[in-house]
Order: sequence, then C-alpha cells, then structure tokens
Amino acid sequence: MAAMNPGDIRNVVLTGQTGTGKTTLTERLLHDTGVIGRMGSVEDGSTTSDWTEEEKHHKHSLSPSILHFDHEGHTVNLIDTPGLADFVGQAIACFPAVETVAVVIDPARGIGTVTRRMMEIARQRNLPRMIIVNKIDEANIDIGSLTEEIREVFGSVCLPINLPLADCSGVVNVFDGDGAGGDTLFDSVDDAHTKIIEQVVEVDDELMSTYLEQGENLEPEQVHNAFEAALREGHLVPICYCSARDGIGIEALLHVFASLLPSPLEGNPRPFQRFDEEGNAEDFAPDAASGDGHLISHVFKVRSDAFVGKLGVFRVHQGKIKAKTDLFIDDHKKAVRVAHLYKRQGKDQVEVDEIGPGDLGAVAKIDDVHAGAVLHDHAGDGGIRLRPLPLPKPMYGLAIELASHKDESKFAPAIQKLMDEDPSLIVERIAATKQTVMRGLGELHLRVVLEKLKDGYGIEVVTSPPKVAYKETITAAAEGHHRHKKQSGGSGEFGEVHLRIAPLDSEHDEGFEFENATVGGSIPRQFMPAIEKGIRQVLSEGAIAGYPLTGVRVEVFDGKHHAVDSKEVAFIKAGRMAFIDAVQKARPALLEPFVDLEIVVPSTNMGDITGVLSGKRGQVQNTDIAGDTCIISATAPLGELQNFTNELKSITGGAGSFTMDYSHDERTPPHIQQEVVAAYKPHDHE
Ligand SMILES: Nc1nc2c(ncn2[C@@H]2O[C@H](COP(=O)(O)OP(=O)(O)O)[C@@H](O)[C@H]2O)c(=O)[nH]1
Ligand SMILES: [Mg+2]
Repeated sequence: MAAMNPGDIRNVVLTGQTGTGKTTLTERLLHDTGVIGRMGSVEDGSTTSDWTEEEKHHKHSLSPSILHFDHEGHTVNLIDTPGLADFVGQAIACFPAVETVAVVIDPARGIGTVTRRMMEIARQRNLPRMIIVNKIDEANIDIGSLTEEIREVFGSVCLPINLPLADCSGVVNVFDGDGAGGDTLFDSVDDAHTKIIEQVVEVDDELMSTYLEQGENLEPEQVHNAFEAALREGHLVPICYCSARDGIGIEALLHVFASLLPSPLEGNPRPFQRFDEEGNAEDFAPDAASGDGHLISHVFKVRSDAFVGKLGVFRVHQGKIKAKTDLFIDDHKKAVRVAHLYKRQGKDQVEVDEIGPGDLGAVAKIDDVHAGAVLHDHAGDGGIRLRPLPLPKPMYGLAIELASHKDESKFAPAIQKLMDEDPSLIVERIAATKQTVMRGLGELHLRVVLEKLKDGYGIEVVTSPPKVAYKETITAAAEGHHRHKKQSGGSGEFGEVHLRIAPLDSEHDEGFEFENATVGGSIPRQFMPAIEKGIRQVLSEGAIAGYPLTGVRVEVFDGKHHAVDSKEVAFIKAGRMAFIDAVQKARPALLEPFVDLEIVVPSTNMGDITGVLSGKRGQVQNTDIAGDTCIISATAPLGELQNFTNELKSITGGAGSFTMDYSHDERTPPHIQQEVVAAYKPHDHE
C-alpha cells in the first residue's frame, strides 16, 4: 500500500472529561463510515477503542487508542484519549501528533476541569480546537445555556457550526450547508450563519471586502482558506452538537472532520527544536509537503506487552518511513532496522510498506523506542527534539516492595517497560529512606500500573505510604576534631583532623564546599582527598537522622600525621568523624520538601478543603472561583499529603482533583525533628 497524500489526511485528538462519550463517539464514527458492522458499547467492553484488559475491567479509557476511517474522500486519523485526571499525561502526549484538538462536553456534567486544561494546553501549543457537545438526546439539559457558558469560559471565538433541531432529532449545518432542516433549539440558522461567517472573514482583509460587497452569498470555496486560517490563529473554535448513542449530528460532524479541519499541509508548524553541539536550540518546523525529504517522525505512544513486545506509535512529520529500512532514534549512533510497519485500528493492525508525511503508524519490537523519541533517517538530524510538553509532574507516591523475592530479576525490566509507555510514571530508589517509590498523578493511576505489573508481568508488590525524604543541614558555624589511631600488630593507622564548618546559602549549586586551609604541612596534601571522601560519606548518609546532608562549607585547618602509620584509610576515618563532631555542634536541622498544589474542586467544597489544608501546615495562596468550580493554589509539606487524595475524594464525592509540583525545602518544626532524630538508629560510625 502506498503512502497517502498528506492533503487527504485529517488528524484529530478527542479529549475532555471522562464519561462525556468520547469512546462511544469513536465507535459511532467507525460504524457510520462502515469500518465496523455493529456498534460495541463501553458497558460490555466491546468497543474498538477500549480494547485492553484493564480498560474492559475498569470500563474507562486508560490509554490513547488510534483509529482511522474514510469520509468525503479523506482519511481521518482519530485518537481517543482517557479523560480521567490521572491519565491526562498520555492524552497531552498525543497533541503533537495531530492538527486539531476536539474536546467533548457532556451537557449534564458541564465543562469540567480536564476540558479547561486541555483547551488551555491546545491554545498554548497553537493547535486548532473544536468543541463537540455530545449526548444532546438526554432529557433535562439546557444546550443553549451550555453554549453561552462555553463562550464565557473559552471566549466569543467559540461559535456553533451547526445547531440542534428543536426536538434534537438532528442538526442543521449553519456554515457551508444549505441551512435546510427546520426549527432550531436555540438561536436561528440565519443568525448563527452570519456570526460564524463574520468571524471567519475577519482573518482575511480581501475576503472581508468581498463579503461586504457580496453580502451573505459567499461560496463555500471562497471561505475555505479563511476558515483554516481562523482555526490556525485560534480566531474560531467551532462547536458541533451530536448524540453518539443515537447517531444524531454524526453526518455533520464527519463533514467537519473530513473536509473542514486542517490537513497536515494546512495545520500550524510542528513544534520541534534543533540542538547544535553546544546545546543551543533553534525552532525547527518539518515540512509535510516534502514527501521525499529527510524523514522526521516522533513516537507519541509506546505500549509494551509481555507477549507481543514493544510497539511504538508515531506520527510522520516529513519524508516517508519505509519497512525494511534502517532508522536512527534521537542521537543514537547506531541505526535500527524497521522490519514491519503497521496502521493501527484499536487493537488490530494492518501491515503496510510505508507511511507518508502527516500520517500515523506503528513499529514493533524496537527496544530503544520511548515516548517522545524522534525517528529519522539522517545521522545529522540527531539534534532534533520535540518542544517539551507541559506534562503534570508525578508527585503522588507509594513505597513498593516485592511480595516475593523470586521476582527480583523480573522487576527492573518490567518497571522500565511501564515507564516507557507512561510519561507520568517514575519509579526510583530513594537512598535516604531506603525505599523504592513509585510516583504518578493519583491513586487510580498507580492502582492501574500495579494491576498491569501483576497481570502483564506476574509481579505482585506490597505498598505503603512513602517516608518523607528529609534532608539534613546546619544552621551555625562550628569546629570539629578527631584523632584516629589504631595499633594492631604490624603497621598502625594514624590521622588527626581539625576542621570548621559553616552554613552555605540555600541557592548554592552543589550544597557543599571543601577547602584545605592547613599551613606548614600539618597534613600532607596527598591526604586531603581522603579527608574529603570521609566527609562525603557523611553527606550521603547523614549525620543526625540518616538523611543526606546539604548546605555546608568545610575548611580543614589543622591536623597531624605520622610518617609510617598515616595512610588514606586513616584520614578517611578521621575526616568523617571530625565532620560528624562539627555537625553535631552546628545546630543541625532537618529540611522537608514543600509542594505547590493546584486543587480544583466544586465551589461548594472550597471551605472544607482550605480547612483540611491548614490542618496540614498548608498555606492557601489564592482561590479563584469560576462558575461552579474553584481553583485553590496552596503550598504544603509533601509529607503531610500522603492521604490527601482520599480525603479530597471523600469531601468532593470524587469531583475534586489536584496536581502537585516541587516548590522548595523548609525547616521542619522542632517537634517533628525531635521525633525523626529519635527514631534514627545511628550505625556504628567507625
Ligand atoms: N445518552 C447518551 N449517553 C451516551 C452518549 N454517548 C455516550 N454515552 C454514555 O456515556 C457513558 C460514557 O461513555 P464513554 O464513551 O465511555 O465516555 P468517555 O469516557 O468520554 O470515553 C457510557 O455509559 C455511554 O453509553 C450519548 O450520545 N447519549
Ligand atoms: Mg473513553
């Protein structure tokens, strides 16, 4: 099969709150374009899009699905993404793969926070946007006021491109159709037509004059380019209405997707950067029109399967990717062989020979493929990277321990695969607390990861709240001294060190400075590295509570040595003990990490949440009420937030969500420091 003409492709991501009907709508579009004979349902786990075992079990989309169908002579590549806040990282990762972001709204639930976030990220990334109001079949909803609210929240650039009929049995095209249909539920076809045409002609002066002369009678071909320009500039966000369940408004939506949205040749430039050897970056926009140019493609989704192996789903931005050729991944020197190429349709895939510019495809069994990887075919293009995505930082943690030691060798490779496919997952060993900590966006996120670990790799773990990763520091200057002397049979060990320490500025890069201030050869210079080594051992193991020590300047100013018995090991020990001696006199303190929180809750819960936060030593910085929702910005110690997900869930009945980001370190209150230090069982220091 030859590659498609980029002008015939439309790439669309479907996003928005969970439960708004994205997966059902995907199923409906596949059905109505003849891809599938019978519509499956989310409830019985039979949709083309929610095909993984986890998705069938949870009855929610948990990772993006890639589908395609043909309409009006064009191919639409549709990416159905998860709407749960815990999984938005994967949805955001799909944005650079498409020209248009379509958010789906359920009138009964209102706009919602994930929708707001996705609309904002799409705007920041210069992606054309559209809004789909689904479930217009439902009783007791007010689609007219929802439309007003959409315009209040996202601006007057949002305009209906079709209107529901008064009985919601269909929709009328108000942009480029004949306007036939009947009475509409709100607004009139004529008014809606005038509004959208006037919005569109504003981006094109010439068209504006033609419009003023010709009046309403602009032909669809005359406005096509201006429509694309209006979408590109964010000057128009079309609103469509439909019922995925009952098949209402689907033909009109298909028309917008296939014929009105920008093709890869018409969309905004792709957000790449090219780095030179010094690390300087300049913007780089691949050109989809140059079909035979260098290949530039990027991987936006990775799926690892214990049976099938690793699958990398990519978008070609320039050139062609061909089966049975060699490719480079990022700046790797060694090329990898692409044995097989596929087009994905949910869980199914069809093998193809090549994928052309603007199209989406998949490669299998290339181990080094990771989310965000750039696949290219010229070694000189190794400096090309995607502009970083505004992904939420994984701060919600669980300490994990293997349930059985026999899984030890399987654990690291399995975790690596899970991290490769999930941009919001980190698993790290924290030296200070001697724990392995898994971090994600929320409780459900990590629950699903643990299920995959169990079902996909046969590994079970026991979880607990992670210990707080405190740091140690000093708050005053002090001196320390130690004489190390050991006589056992033959040659002995001797070294003596005097040093002084002082706090460093918290902004200091490394958090440590070491200086030899001895005079007159009291300690020969060759022993200084040994002394520093001994001190660095304390920096990583801690002096008072077993946590890494930071923010200290050390000056060795005196000491003694012995011609025969002074050796490296003696000064390592002397340096280490003299340093511990000094730290204990330097009013040591514990630091704890603070995070910036952004909590989104129904406005009615605002008081409860701020109350809970103050009980956690949190400080509310700002509250911002927008309609029915309230955004609370606050800082709080990470250690106090271990149960916050559950508290938020119970206070808001599941409607609240939050993100957290590292803010700064702060001294723990004295009573907490006392507890932590008392719980520390110092190892034998010598
Ligand atoms: N009444 C009605 N229900 C719908 C419609 N579309 C989807 N649903 C239901 O809404 C629920 C969530 O649908 P789903 O497709 O999983 O939403 P997603 O989370 O956005 O993918 C399911 O129970 C669907 O049957 C619709 O057009 N009308
Ligand atoms: Mg879904």
